[in-house]
Amino acid sequence: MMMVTSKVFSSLQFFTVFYLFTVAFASTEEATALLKWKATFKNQNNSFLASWTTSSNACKDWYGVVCLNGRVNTLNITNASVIGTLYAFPFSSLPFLENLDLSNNNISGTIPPEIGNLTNLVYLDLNTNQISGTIPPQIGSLAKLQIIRIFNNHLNGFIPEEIGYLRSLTKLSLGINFLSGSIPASLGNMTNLSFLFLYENQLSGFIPEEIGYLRSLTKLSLDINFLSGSIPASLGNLNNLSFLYLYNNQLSGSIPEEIGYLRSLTYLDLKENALNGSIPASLGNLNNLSRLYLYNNQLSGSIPEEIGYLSSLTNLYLGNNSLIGLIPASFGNMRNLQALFLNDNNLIGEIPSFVCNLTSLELLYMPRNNLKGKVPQCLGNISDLLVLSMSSNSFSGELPSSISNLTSLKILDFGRNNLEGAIPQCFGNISSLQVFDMQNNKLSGTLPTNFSIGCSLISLNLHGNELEDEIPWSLDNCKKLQVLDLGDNQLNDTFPMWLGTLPELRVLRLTSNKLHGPIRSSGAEIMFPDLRIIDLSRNAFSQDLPTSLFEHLKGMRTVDKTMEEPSYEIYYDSVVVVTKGLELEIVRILSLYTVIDLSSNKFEGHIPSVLGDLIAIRVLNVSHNALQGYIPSSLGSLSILESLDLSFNQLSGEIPQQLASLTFLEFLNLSHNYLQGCIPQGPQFRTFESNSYIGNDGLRGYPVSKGCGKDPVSEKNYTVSALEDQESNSKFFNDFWKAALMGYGSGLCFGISIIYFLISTGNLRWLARIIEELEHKIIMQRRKKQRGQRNYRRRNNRF
Ligand SMILES: *[C@@H]1O[C@H](CO)[C@@H](O)[C@H](O)[C@H]1NC(C)=O
Ligand SMILES: *[C@@H]1O[C@H](CO)[C@@H](O)[C@H](O)[C@H]1NC(C)=O
Ligand SMILES: *[C@@H]1O[C@H](CO)[C@@H](O)[C@H](O)[C@H]1NC(C)=O
Ligand SMILES: *[C@@H]1O[C@H](CO)[C@@H](O)[C@H](O)[C@H]1NC(C)=O
Ligand SMILES: *[C@@H]1O[C@H](CO)[C@@H](O)[C@H](O)[C@H]1NC(C)=O
Ligand SMILES: *[C@@H]1O[C@H](CO)[C@@H](O)[C@H](O)[C@H]1NC(C)=O
Ligand SMILES: *[C@@H]1O[C@H](CO)[C@@H](O)[C@H](O)[C@H]1NC(C)=O
Ligand SMILES: *[C@@H]1O[C@H](CO)[C@@H](O)[C@H](O)[C@H]1NC(C)=O
Ligand SMILES: *[C@@H]1O[C@H](CO)[C@@H](O)[C@H](O)[C@H]1NC(C)=O
Ligand SMILES: *[C@@H]1O[C@H](CO)[C@@H](O)[C@H](O)[C@H]1NC(C)=O
Ligand SMILES: *[C@@H]1O[C@H](CO)[C@@H](O)[C@H](O)[C@H]1NC(C)=O
Ligand SMILES: CC(=O)N[C@H]1CO[C@H](CO)[C@@H](O)[C@@H]1O
Repeated sequence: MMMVTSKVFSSLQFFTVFYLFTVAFASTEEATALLKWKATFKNQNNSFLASWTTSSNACKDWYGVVCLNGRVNTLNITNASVIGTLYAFPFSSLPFLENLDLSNNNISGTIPPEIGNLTNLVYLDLNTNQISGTIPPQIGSLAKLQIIRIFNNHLNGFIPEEIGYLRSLTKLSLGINFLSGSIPASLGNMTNLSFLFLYENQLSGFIPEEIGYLRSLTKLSLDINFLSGSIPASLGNLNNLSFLYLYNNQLSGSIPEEIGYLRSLTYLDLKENALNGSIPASLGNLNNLSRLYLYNNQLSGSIPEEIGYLSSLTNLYLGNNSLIGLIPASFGNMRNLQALFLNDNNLIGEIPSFVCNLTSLELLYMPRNNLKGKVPQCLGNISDLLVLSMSSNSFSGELPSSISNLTSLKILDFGRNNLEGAIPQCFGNISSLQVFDMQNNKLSGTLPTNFSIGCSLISLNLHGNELEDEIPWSLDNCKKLQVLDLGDNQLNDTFPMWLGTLPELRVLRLTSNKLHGPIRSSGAEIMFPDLRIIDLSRNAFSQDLPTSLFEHLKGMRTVDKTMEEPSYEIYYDSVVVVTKGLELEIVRILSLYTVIDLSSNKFEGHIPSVLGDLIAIRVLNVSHNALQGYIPSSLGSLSILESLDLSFNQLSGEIPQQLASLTFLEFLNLSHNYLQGCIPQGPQFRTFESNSYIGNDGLRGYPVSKGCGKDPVSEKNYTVSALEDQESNSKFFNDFWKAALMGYGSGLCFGISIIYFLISTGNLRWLARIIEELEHKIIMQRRKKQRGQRNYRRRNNRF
């Protein structure tokens, strides 16, 4: 008995001793190796790894180290401010390592092929570092690997075929890198794979049919690459797939009917490709689908009735395709629908009244279709509606007063339709409304007079209607108003000087009305402090030009290119769909641009020299008035002036020599005045032709005549200036598109027309150039921006 007990004891003791010895031994070797690696870090003072010392026990004391049976099993130093490389990482000294998490550090350089020595590795996470180079094929020998996360690095080159050997892999996440080449077909061997994320790389070629063998896939994200060809029908085998992201590639062909077999799908995102053909009716089977994004493709045919069976759908985006026909009646079933985007198609018919059954709807967006008929009263029942945009259709009849019951409504846009009748008074009471756009309809009667205190309006555009009477004083309650466009109506009033108290008003457009009388200052200390565009043209304003007004206008006194961004979070998403046209961008032009247009009125007297203080003006037009006296030389201070029109007045004297220094001037019209003397000569003036001066009998010199003593400036000087000019122009483009993109980002869609600029500046050439430039940059920038957003979303939600 004694003997036995003692034997048991001693073997236990022996085991303990052996065990302790093993611990001490293994740890020492592994610890030493890890310390060697740490010694290569750039930031030796890293406080996270302060516990990694020769005198401490790696298994017990080291930050991020977990041992099993005395061997390092897990090394997890995520987000530990490591700045270093993997070159000295002890791949050969950690044979029992199963979990390696070095994510969210600053590890650069390449992944050494020795990574293949970590034969027991199960979990490899290097995400969000600065790792570059190719993925070594040796990774294919890590037979136990289940999870690889190397997203958000700088990996490039092909994905090695060998990755396909990793039969145990469940998650492969290589998104946000620079991987190129095609997706290896060998991935089809990884039958346990549940997540495959290769988004935001530079992958090209076809999507291999073999992806369809990955029966365990639940999430497949290949978006934002350069993949081409059609979507393989084999994807229809992926019974467990719940997220399918293929957007922003170059996929063509039609959407395979087989996608409709994916009964587990909750997100289907195929937007921004070149898909054609019709939307397969089979998609109507996807009864778990909550988001369906097919916008920005070339889909044609009518919308299948079956789409309306998707009763779980919350977001349906079919915009920017070539869809025709009616909106199917079945849409009335989608009770969970929050966002319906059908914009930029060729849909016909009326707004079906069943739309009003969609009581969860927040965004109803159908601009630029061929919809007609009356706007249904029942829209007023969709009480959560935030955005109601139906612009550029052919709606007729009156605006239903029920809309004023929509107390959450932020954007109401029925611009460019054929609506008639009065604007219901109660519209002034929608206190949530930020954008109210009814431009280019046939609305008559008066404006609502009851804009209430706390009015949220930022943009009010009623341009191009038949509105009469006065500009309502209650607009004074809309302290956030930035854009007021009441142009091209029948308004009969005097100048609304009282609007000058609105602190953010940037654009005031009252052109083509029956406004009249002198423009007199109210004597207020601050007037129109942020105004950048004032267009009073084609009215009957009389007497002197408003000198006292010019003495204010603080916004035109400094050339300010920084633009604060209005935030329309809600509208944000929609904009991704919208911005094919330039409407949106134009808003930013409006803010960036600085214009005074007082043309075609009855102004008389002199041009006040104080105008020269408004140095941010780019367009000045006082033509077609009865102005007299000299052109003030102070106009030569308007150093960024691009367009100057003083034509059809009774101006006399000489053209001030100072104007010759306006190097940005691209358009000049001084015709039909009584100007005399020599035309100033300068590089920019060289470019104007004689029609800039006709109707002034007393003008001499280039280009009207010779004989002003001086020859025109030499060609050499002209060439140099032209180059400089080009340079400054491209700088302007830069600021210009930056600002435009801000508008894009914030999702503002005022819809103020570009045509205004075409007309008001009279200079189509440079504008066309800008727009071309802008369009290109917007496309590039959109991709970039979306990447950014997605990074953010993914980092926060999907991993
Ligand atoms: C570590 O050293 C760097 C300079 O090498 C210094 O900028 C940084 O503040 C230091 N960090 C800590 C935590 O001491
Ligand atoms: C590493 O640690 C972080 C938190 O400190 C944890 O979220 C992450 O899952 C760990 N990684 C592994 C592989 O255990
Ligand atoms: C990393 O740590 C910082 C604080 O040191 C924290 O703000 C940040 O959220 C962490 N990031 C991740 C991805 O855990
Ligand atoms: C990573 O570290 C390098 C070298 O210290 C440094 O230049 C770089 O800015 C760091 N990058 C990030 C994203 O922290
Ligand atoms: C695949 O997953 C199943 C279930 O988790 C598991 O039994 C099997 O071993 C895995 N296959 C491989 C090759 O790891
Ligand atoms: C693995 O993938 C390759 C390439 O698709 C294929 O040739 C091979 O037959 C596959 N192996 C197995 C076992 O499926
Ligand atoms: C699909 O999902 C079900 C339920 O989660 C699961 O039982 C099944 O094994 C999965 N199928 C595959 C092929 O992974
Ligand atoms: C709309 O709702 C009404 C009442 O809830 C119902 O009678 C009607 O059938 C619905 N229409 C459609 C198309 O779903
Ligand atoms: C607004 O809604 C109320 C009931 O919620 C209704 O009585 C009223 O008629 C509606 N107003 C309009 C203009 O439709
Ligand atoms: C403007 O209104 C006044 C009185 O309300 C009227 O006498 C005048 O004729 C109107 N002007 C125009 C141009 O219609
Ligand atoms: C170019 O113009 C400047 C003044 O603008 C003048 O001083 C210079 O002489 C001119 N050069 C030539 C080569 O004409
Ligand atoms: C022990 C061991 O497997 N060593 C290997 C580590 O990785 C390098 C590079 O792949 C190989 O050459 C070694 O054989």
